[in-house]
Amino acid sequence: MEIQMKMPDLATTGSDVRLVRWLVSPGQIVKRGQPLVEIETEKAVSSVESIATGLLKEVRVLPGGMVSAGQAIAVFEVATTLPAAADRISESAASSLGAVPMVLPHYKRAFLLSLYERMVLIREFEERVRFLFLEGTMAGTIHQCQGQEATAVGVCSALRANDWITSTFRGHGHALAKGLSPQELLDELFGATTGCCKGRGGSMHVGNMDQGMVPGIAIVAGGIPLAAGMALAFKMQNSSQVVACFFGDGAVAEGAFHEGINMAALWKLPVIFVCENNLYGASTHISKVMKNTRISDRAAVYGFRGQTVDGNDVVAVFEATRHAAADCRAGNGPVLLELLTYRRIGHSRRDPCHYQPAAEREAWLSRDPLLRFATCLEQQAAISAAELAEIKARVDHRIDEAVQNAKKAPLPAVEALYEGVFG
Ligand SMILES: Cc1ncc(C[n+]2csc(CCOP(=O)(O)OP(=O)(O)O)c2C)c(N)n1
Ligand SMILES: [Mg+2]
Repeated sequence: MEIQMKMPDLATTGSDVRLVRWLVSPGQIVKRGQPLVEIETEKAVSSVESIATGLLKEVRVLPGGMVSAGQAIAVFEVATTLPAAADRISESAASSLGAVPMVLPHYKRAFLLSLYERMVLIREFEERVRFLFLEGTMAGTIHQCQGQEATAVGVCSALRANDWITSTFRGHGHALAKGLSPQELLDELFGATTGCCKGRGGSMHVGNMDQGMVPGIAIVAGGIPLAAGMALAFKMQNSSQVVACFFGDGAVAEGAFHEGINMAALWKLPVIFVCENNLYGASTHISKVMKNTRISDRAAVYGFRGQTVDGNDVVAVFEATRHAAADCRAGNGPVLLELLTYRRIGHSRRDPCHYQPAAEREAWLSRDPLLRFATCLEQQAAISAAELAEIKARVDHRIDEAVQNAKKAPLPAVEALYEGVFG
C-alpha cells in the first residue's frame, strides 16, 4: 500500500520552511519515528521523523526547496502493518541496564499495576499524539512529557479524589494521571466540542473542574498564586482538601513563584508545590539561570519544608507526596517537592532538542521511569513480562479507539464563538 507523508506544521509564524536535505534516499527502508528529512524554520534547523515503516519510494521536494505545511513531501510503500506501540517500551528495555534499582515496600499488587498502567497510558498517549502531529492530522503545536510520567502519576496517586491540581502548558500527563480520559483529552487536542474544555483550550490548557484539575495555565508560574488562593479557600472552609501545583524549574525565576510560596508559607496553606525539575527551561540549562540549582532549598528561605526527590521513581514520588499531603491536612503546609526528571523530547514539537548533551541524555534515558518500574516490578514484585505486555496492549487498544473517535468528533460552530466568554 502507498502512503503519502505531508509536511507537519513546524513554523511558528505559519510561513514556509526550507528543506535542507534528505537523511534517507529513495529505495531505502525507513522506520516509523526515524529522522527522515532536515528542514529549516525561522528559528532552527531540525529533523522531521518518518510517519511510516516501509520503503521510501519517492521524494517530492528537493533540497533547497520551500515547503508549506500540509504539502506532500514523500511517498512510502508500506508492506506490513505498523508496529504496535506496545513493542516500543520492551524494545528499549534492554538499554535500561544500569538503571538505579528501586525498592518496593509492601504495596498491594493491584496498586503497583495501576501505577504502571497509568504511566504506560501517558507514554503511549504522548507517542500517538506525536505522530498525529507529524501526520498533520492534529493542528497546533504541543508540549509533551515523555520521560516525566512518574512525576504526574506519583503525585496524583497520592491525592484524594476531591483534591485539586493546577498544571502548565505541559499538562497531558497531569490530566491523565488525575483521571481525565484519553478520549476527552484527544478530543480537546482536535478542537472538538466533546473535548474536556469544549475544544476551546487545546493542548496547552487541558483540564476538567469535575475531576479536580484546573485547565492548564501556560504562563510560566501562573498556577502558583492561583494554587495558594485555592488553598486559602480550603482553609477558610475548614476543608481537608489540598492542591498540588505543578510547575517547571523555569518558574523559579518568576516573581509569581516567590510571591505565591511566601503567602502560602505565611498562612500555612495546604498546597504541595510540585516543581518538575527537568534541568531545562525551554533550551536553557538551569545552571545558566541559577547559582543554587537545588530548588527545594527555596522553601527554607520562606520558612517551610522542601524536599528533593528522584522524580523518575514513581514510588518515591508517591511517598513524598503522601507525606506532603498529610502535612498539609494537619495544618503544616505548604511543602515544596522538587522532582528531578528529564524530558525525552524537545520543549515543543518545533524544538529539535539539540542542546541536551549526549552523555547527559544517555545517563537520564537509562533511568527512564517506565523501564525502571517495569524492571522493578518483575524483579521485586514477581510481576511477569507477559502481564506488563497485556497492560500495554490494553492501553493501546484504548488509545486506538480514542483516536478513531477524535477524528470524527464534532467541531464547534462559528455561532458558538461567544459562548462562555465574559462581557
Ligand atoms: C511568563 C512567561 N514567560 C515566558 C514564557 C514562554 N515559555 C513557555 S515555556 C517556557 C520554559 C518553561 O520552562 P520550565 O518552567 O522549566 O518548564 P518545562 O518546559 O521544562 O516543563 C517559556 C520560557 C511563558 N509562557 N510565560
Ligand atoms: Mg524545565
